[in-house]
Amino acid sequence: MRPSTVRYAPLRIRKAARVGDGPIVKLLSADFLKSCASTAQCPRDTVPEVACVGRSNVGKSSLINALLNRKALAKVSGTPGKTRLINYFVVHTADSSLRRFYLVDLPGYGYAKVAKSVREQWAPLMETYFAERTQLRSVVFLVDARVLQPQDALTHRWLREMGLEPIIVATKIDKVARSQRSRSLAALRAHLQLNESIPVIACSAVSREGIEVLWGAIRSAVVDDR
Ligand SMILES: Nc1nc2c(ncn2[C@@H]2O[C@H](COP(=O)(O)OP(=O)(O)O)[C@@H](O)[C@H]2O)c(=O)[nH]1
Ligand SMILES: [Mg+2]
Repeated sequence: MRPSTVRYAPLRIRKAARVGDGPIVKLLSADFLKSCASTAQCPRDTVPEVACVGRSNVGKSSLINALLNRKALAKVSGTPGKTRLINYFVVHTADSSLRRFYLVDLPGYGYAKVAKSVREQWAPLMETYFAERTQLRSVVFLVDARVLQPQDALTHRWLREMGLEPIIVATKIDKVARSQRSRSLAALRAHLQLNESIPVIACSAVSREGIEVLWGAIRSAVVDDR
C-alpha cells in the first residue's frame, strides 16, 4: 500500500484541529470546479484545500453536499466505487480567514467489486496527491462506525505517518440508535487506535447532525496553519 520510494513534501499540517471552536462559518457560494484523473490536472494555484478521504460508500459526497448546503453538488452514488476522480469544489465563505478554499472529494478505497487494476491505482494516486499538494491544509477522514474495516485503520495510520492529523468523522450517525452511539464511537476509536485527545465528530448528511461542528474543525485547521 505504501511504496517506500515516495518522498513527501513537508506538509504544513501539524496540529490536530480543535472541535467546535470559533464562530459558525457563513457560506457564500459553493461550485463544482473540476474532476481530475491525475494530479497533473489539479489546480495550479495556491488556494488552500481540504480533502475528504474514506472508503467507497462511506458517505464522502453526501457529507460534502451537507457541508455545502446543496442537494447534489457532489454526486452521491448508489454504486460504490464509481468515483475514481479527484473532484474539486470551490467554496467562498464570509469568514475572513476562510474566504476561499477548495473542498476535495478524493476517490474512495476498498470496494471489492471494483476491478483489481482500478483498485491498484488508488494508492499511487493518493501518494502523489499527498506528496504534491503543498496547499493541502486539512484532511477529513470518514469512517462508518457500523462498518469498520481493516483498511480504515491502515489508511488512518498511513495518513498519520505522512504527518497529517486528520479530522475524524463518524458518518451516517443517524443510522446508529442513540442508545448505541457511545459504544459504537468507542469501537471506532479502538479500531483506529485514537488517543483520548483526538476528537471524533459524529455526522449525518441526513439529519445534519455534526455539520456545524465539522465546519468549526475545518475552519480551525485551515486558520491554525497560517
Ligand atoms: N442514512 C444515511 N445515509 C447516508 C449518509 N451519507 C451517505 N449516505 C448514503 O450512503 C450511500 C453512499 O453515499 P456517498 O455519499 O455516495 O458515499 P461516497 O462513496 O463515500 O461518496 C448513498 O446511498 C447515500 O445516500 C448519512 O449521513 N446517513
Ligand atoms: Mg462519492
